[in-house]
Amino acid sequence: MAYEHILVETKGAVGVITLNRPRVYNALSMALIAEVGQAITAFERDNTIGCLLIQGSEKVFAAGADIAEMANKEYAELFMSDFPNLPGDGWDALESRRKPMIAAVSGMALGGGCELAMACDFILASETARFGQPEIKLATMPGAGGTQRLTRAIGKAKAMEMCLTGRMMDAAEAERSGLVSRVLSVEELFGEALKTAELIAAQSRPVTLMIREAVDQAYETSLAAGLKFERRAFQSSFAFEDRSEGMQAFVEKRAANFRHR
Ligand code: CO8
Repeated sequence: MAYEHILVETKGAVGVITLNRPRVYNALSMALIAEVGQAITAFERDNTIGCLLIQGSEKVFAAGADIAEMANKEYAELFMSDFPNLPGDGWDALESRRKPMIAAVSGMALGGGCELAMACDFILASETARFGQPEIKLATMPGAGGTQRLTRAIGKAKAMEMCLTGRMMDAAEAERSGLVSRVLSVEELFGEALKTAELIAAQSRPVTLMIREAVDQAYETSLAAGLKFERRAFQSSFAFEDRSEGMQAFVEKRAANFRHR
């Protein structure tokens, strides 16, 4: 598969997607979104891949949807294609994937860029990372999860302020507020993100998928229903042969040899 707006690499069991439109701050054109969707779908189908990683450059993650491309769009067109989804691929591939996906953010992640990072399972940031939902300055609003995921991640007060004013949050504030899991130096970020993805890919895949589903339940349901979901999932992990291998290896003081990686 040839990609024009992203770089796609396989590094061991990690599928790496690098946004690559440096001239326009990695603006997320429809073609780029389609390519990200296609790359995710290909990695989902590839049994050798256990974790995905999406990143920009040291300078920028992504400055949002491509404003020049969006400027003349009409409502009917957006509605029919269900933008930012695109029939067959696009944003829904990101939302519906089952494999874990990390975002490594250095520089700005604005608008759709912030939403793309938040649609991943967690964000690792460099000290130069900045997050924002500046759509209001264009007289539009977040359209790919910004009002929902930002609010869940950092709470109503900060999310409301950011969406209503376009104020950006720096890496330190993002870490304090729970938007990112860790802040690293620019030099460390991409290496550490890859190492983290490799660590996840080395675990037993079925239980990795199950843990993702269970954590995501915390966003979707009541505490009682979430706890019940977790308990049933925990119990059913005992049906995996990797679970008995994992525990047996611990007891025998040796490395586990999981069948499903
Ligand atoms: N779209 C298109 N082109 C862009 C974008 C963008 N989002 N951001 C930057 N560029 C281009 C500029 O037009 C400029 O191009 P050129 O050299 O041809 O003039 C080049 O990148 C460099 O930009 P600047 O000269 O502006 O560089 P600065 O360092 O002065 O500023 C900023 C960098 C702060 C990133 C600034 O460019 C900016 O504010 N960009 C727009 C940010 C924004 O408003 N983002 C939200 C977009 S709307 C959105 O995301 C809606 C989400 C809905 C769902 C989306 C799903 C993908």
